[in-house]
Amino acid sequence: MDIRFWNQEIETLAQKDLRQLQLTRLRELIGYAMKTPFYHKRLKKAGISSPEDIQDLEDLQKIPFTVKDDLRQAFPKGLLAVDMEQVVRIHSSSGTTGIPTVIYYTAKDLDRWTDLLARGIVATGAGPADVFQNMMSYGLFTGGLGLHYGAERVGLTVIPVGGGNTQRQLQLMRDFKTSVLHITPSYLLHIHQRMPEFRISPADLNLKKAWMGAEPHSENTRLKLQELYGIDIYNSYGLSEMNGPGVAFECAYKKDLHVWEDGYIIEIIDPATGKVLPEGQEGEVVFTNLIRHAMPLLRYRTRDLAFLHPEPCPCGRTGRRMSRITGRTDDMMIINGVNVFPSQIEEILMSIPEVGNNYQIHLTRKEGLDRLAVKVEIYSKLFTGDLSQLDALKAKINDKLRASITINSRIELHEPGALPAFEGKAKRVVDERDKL
Ligand code: DLL
Repeated sequence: MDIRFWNQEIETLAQKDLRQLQLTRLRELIGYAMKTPFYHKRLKKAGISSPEDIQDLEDLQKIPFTVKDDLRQAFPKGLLAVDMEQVVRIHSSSGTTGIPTVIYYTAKDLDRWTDLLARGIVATGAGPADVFQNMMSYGLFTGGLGLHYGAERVGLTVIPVGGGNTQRQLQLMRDFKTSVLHITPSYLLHIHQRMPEFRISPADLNLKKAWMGAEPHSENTRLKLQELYGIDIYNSYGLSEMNGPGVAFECAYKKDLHVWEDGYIIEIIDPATGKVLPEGQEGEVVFTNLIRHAMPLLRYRTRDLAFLHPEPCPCGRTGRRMSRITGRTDDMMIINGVNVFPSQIEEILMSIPEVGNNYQIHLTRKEGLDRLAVKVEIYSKLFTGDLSQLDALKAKINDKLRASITINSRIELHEPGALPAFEGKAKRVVDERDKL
C-alpha cells in the first residue's frame, strides 16, 4: 500500500493533541463569531460572551445549532466577521431555494482550505506526475475551484475544463493523457455510456484514479465504475457551508472518509432530539468550521446522515473516519449535482393558474444522467382537443421551473384525479434512480 502524506505531523497528531488544537481554534473562532451580528446575539443569549466562556470541548454543547435557514435570514452580511476589504472570494450553495446563501473567504481562509484539499489529493496517492482533469463546474459552486487550487498546490498538471461537453472531455483525456479525474458519479456513468459514440474505450486512455463526490452514491456504484474504467475511485465529501469539498476524503485504503479534524469539529446527533450520539451510531452530521474566519459557522446541521468509525485506520491518520452519506434528514434531492427541494417545485407549480392541485415528481436515471419528470394535473376545461395549447402550457411550466431550479424537466399533463391522491402524508417524490 502506497501511504503518502501532505503534512504527516498534523495528519497523524495524537487524538489528545488534536482535541487541544480544536479547543484553541474553537476559542479563536468564537472571537470572530462574536463580531457577526448573527452570532453576537445568538451566543450572548446562550451565555457566551467571549472565548473564555469555552473552557473545554464539552462546552461546545452550550452553543446552539446553526441551520440553513439561519444563513438565509442572515443574508447578505449577518454572518460576516471581517471587513469586506479582507474578503477575497465568495461562493454560493448550488441550492436554489429562494434567498441565496453566500459564503465569504479571506485569503488566509482559502489558504487553509487549499491545504486540506492538498492532503486529500496526496492521501489518494496522486502527485506532481499526474495530469488532473477537473470536471466539476467552476463558478459559484465550490467543487471546481476547490480542487483546482489544491491540485496546483501539490503540483499536478491541472486541466480546468469544468463540467459538460463529453466529446471535448474525452478528447482532452486522450490528448493530455489525463490520469486523475474529479467528477460526480452521475457524470462518470454518463461518460462511459457515451464512449462508443466517440469510438473511445477506457483502454485507450491513461486514467488511473478519480475523486468522486458532490452527490450520494453507494459502494456498489463505486465498484461498478472502478470496474468499467479500470481505475481507483475515492470518495470526497464536503459542502459549501464548510468551505466546499475537502471536509473528508478517503485515503489509499478506501475505507470511508477521514475528516480533517484540525479543520472541522464533527458531531453526530440524533436529528429528533439534537443529542450527541455515541461513536458508531448513525445520525445527522454537524460541523463546526475551525478554519474560516470571514464567515464563522458553529455547529452547522448538514442534514446529511452518517456515522463515525471508532477504530483507527491502518494508514496512520488520526482524523476519524465518517461513513459515506447514508441519507438525508430532509427531502432535498440532488439532481445531477444540483440541490433541489420538492417545495421549490411546488411553489412554482402552484403559481401557474392552469395547474390543478395534484402533482408528482418523478426521478429516473438514463445513460448515467438523472432525469426529472413533473406530472401535473390540470383543469379539465383545458382539455379541449387543442394540442398546441397543451404544448404551450408544458413549455411554460418547464420554463418557469427551469428559472428556479436551473434544470430541465419533462412535463406530463394529466386530467384531474389521474394522479394518486393521498389521505395522509403525500408522497410526491418517486425516486427510481437506484433501479439501474
Ligand atoms: O457538493 C461540495 C463538493 C464538491 C463536495 C465536490 C465534493 C466534491 P454543496 O453544493 O453545498 O457542496 O452540496 C453539499 O452535497 O450536504 C451532501 O448532501 C452532498 N454531498 C457532497 N459530497 C458528497 C459525497 C458540494 N461524497 C451536499 N457523498 C452535502 C454524498 C455528498 N453526498
